[in-house]
Amino acid sequence: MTSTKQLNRISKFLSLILRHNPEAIGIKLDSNGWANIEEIITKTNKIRHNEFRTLHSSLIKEVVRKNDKKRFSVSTDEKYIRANQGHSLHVDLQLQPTSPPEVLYHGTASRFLTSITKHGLKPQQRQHVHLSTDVDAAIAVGQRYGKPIVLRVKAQLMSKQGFEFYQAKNNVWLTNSVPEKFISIFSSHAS
Ligand code: HQG
Repeated sequence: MTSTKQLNRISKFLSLILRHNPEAIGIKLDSNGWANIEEIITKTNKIRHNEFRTLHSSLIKEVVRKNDKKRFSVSTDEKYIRANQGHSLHVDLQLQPTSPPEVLYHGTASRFLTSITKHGLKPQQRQHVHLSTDVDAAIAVGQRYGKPIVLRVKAQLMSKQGFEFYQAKNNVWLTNSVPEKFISIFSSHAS
């Protein structure tokens, strides 16, 4: 059985190439974000000194299956893989606009609050602003950047006013931006 540590390392590596930098191993994604699994394996295993010399398709499928946030999908013919969300690259995930719940949460670091209060939530380096239905998930996201703070977004009101929302395959909610007037502080957590 593959260790959790090894699966996490592969998950991080797949996130890098499927969301941000496929050129790192000399592959291209198609316009919908899919990459050929055999090509990932061949090109990764060719790179000298890489830590995944033993990468093979059953290992990739294990990562997809066991991933805590269901970050990846495999195509029905099992030849292609893509990230479900989190892209900085412009890919079309072919998501349909969906009516969101009344409230969604966004976890961030307290040091970003002044800027968010002024400019609203922006996608920054990514394609979308990422939101969740789950406060604990939002805390975990915010913690990556410092002292976490959870913001409450009036998603349904935004939707009624014409802002589009999409639900990624792993249930993360995506939108293009969130103006300040729809945001309030839900909670801050001392870390
Ligand atoms: C902040 C991970 C200043 C924003 C997570 C965030 C998520 C602003 C940071 C997914 C701002 C961007 C995305 C403004 C937004 N001024 N700061 N106007 N607007 N920010 O990593 O949402 O685990 O690009 O609050 O779980 O943290 O990798 O976005 O703190 O689902 O699968 O700018 O990535 O998924 O940071 O995370 P990020 P995020 P994985």
